[in-house]
Amino acid sequence: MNANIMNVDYTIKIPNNVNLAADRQVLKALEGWHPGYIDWWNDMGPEGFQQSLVYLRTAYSVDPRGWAKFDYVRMPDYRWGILLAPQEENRVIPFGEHYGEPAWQEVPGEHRAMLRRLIVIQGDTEPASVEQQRHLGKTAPSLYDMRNLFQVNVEEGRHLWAMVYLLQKYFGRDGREEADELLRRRSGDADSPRMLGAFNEKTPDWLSFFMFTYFTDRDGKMQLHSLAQSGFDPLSRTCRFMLTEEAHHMFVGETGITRVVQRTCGAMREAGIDDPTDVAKVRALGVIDLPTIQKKLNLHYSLSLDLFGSEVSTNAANAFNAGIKGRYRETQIEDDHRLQNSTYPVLKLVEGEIKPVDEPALTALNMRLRDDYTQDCVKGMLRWNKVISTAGYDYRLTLPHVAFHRDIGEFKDVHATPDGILIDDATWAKRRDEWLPSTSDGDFITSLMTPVTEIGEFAPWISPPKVGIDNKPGDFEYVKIES
Ligand code: BYC
Repeated sequence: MNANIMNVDYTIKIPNNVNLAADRQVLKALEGWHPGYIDWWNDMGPEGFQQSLVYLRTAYSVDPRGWAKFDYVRMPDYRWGILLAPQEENRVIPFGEHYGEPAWQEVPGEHRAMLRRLIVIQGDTEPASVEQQRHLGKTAPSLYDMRNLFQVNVEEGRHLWAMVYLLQKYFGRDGREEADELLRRRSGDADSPRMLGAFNEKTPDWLSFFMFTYFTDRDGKMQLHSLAQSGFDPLSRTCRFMLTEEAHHMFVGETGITRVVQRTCGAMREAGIDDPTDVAKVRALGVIDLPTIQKKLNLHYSLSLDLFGSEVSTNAANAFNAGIKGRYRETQIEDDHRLQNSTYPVLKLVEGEIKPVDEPALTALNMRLRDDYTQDCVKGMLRWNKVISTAGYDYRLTLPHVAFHRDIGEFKDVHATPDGILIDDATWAKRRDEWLPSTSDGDFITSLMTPVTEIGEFAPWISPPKVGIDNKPGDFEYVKIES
């Protein structure tokens, strides 16, 4: 591995490990895009804290053993850069029709449009999430949480840079146009929304933020893993490095929910409450009851399932055949990596019943990735349930059935309960609020969202974390608000 590729050049305005200084045309295009990005960040980035000093990590190397440095930074001065994982020598395309051929260093002409579309969709989600989360700083339950929010936000910004670099370096004029469009669309905008459903939803409170970083960022993980397999090597290398950053985002979600559950269970125990479903009694303690946590979970999991597209998809089959988008951990799977003759079971509606049906494995790739995702989601749930059972409560958080509350794919036109029982429209309308957050649930959670900005203090609805960021002590000032 080349040491120069590991270390990041910070001598020019755009930090990078792709030798931008010698790539005049791309450098010029990126420098041209930069002011628009800063304008977007100032308009749509975290509201109210742009001048605060935030204890952030910045990537200085792409060596997985030690790549980040921590320091106080004002967010608009964050060094957003272009970072690719080191090139693997003699890498070959690991799947599809081009299986075993050398990976492409340039865009393969015949797959150009498909590749550009996937890069644009990936790019579009990154600024969308920043837009969705921009109000949350004002209600942060602690400086520690506020800092984590901002860390996630600046890194999503960097992920946008990562996709914009690919568009500008490899796609010429239409790449530059797409890069501009990425700054023009807005989450939730009626005329110019973000591309995928979940990225136009609101993130109204911190429980939603934790659910989003647990469930929706985890879709990001799965999609990035699939793109990291790509035969287009620059995309593969870009996604591999993004995954290093992504791990922290999911950590924020998983530990955030753990801490909420912990606080709720602790408060119930202290108050001598035996029935965790006695919502009014639990809420009177100023903590979020477990049934409401379950409803938020139902919402964010089902919205995130939609991000996998239809269970049966020719787009997915084409992207795989072309060598553009692989499977989760493709290189570790033992099969022919072409999938010409195999099948995969897909849950479908058959004569009014939900049944597994064998479909050609190639067209079932979205379903397969979604199944891998579900398995990955279960891990955190086990931890949350451990907290609940350790506190002595007989209550389980569970993932709802994949037919529940869907807008994309096989189940978009039916209603199902979280247990996967099909129900008619009237029953759904009557019972919806038992399963998804209602207006009054939202109002209750909002009522708890009062900011806590004293050093080392935490809002009463969430436990402090076990360890600090960068091993800092409990009284560390993660954000210097008045700077
Ligand atoms: N909303 O064959 P189909 C992340 C469209 S998250 C709206 O069913 P396909 C992050 C689809 O575009 C990861 N439209 O699905 C997380 C297509 O439209 P066209 C983001 C949707 O194409 C947190 C039509 O329906 N990365 O990184 O196989 C914070 C039929 O499509 C939706 C990626 O997604 C939807 N939910 O798969 C920050 C990776 N679903 O072309 C960041 C790149 C489908 O007919 N994207 N449609 O007009 C892809 O791989 C694929 O585009 C999808 C869809 C998996 C999204």
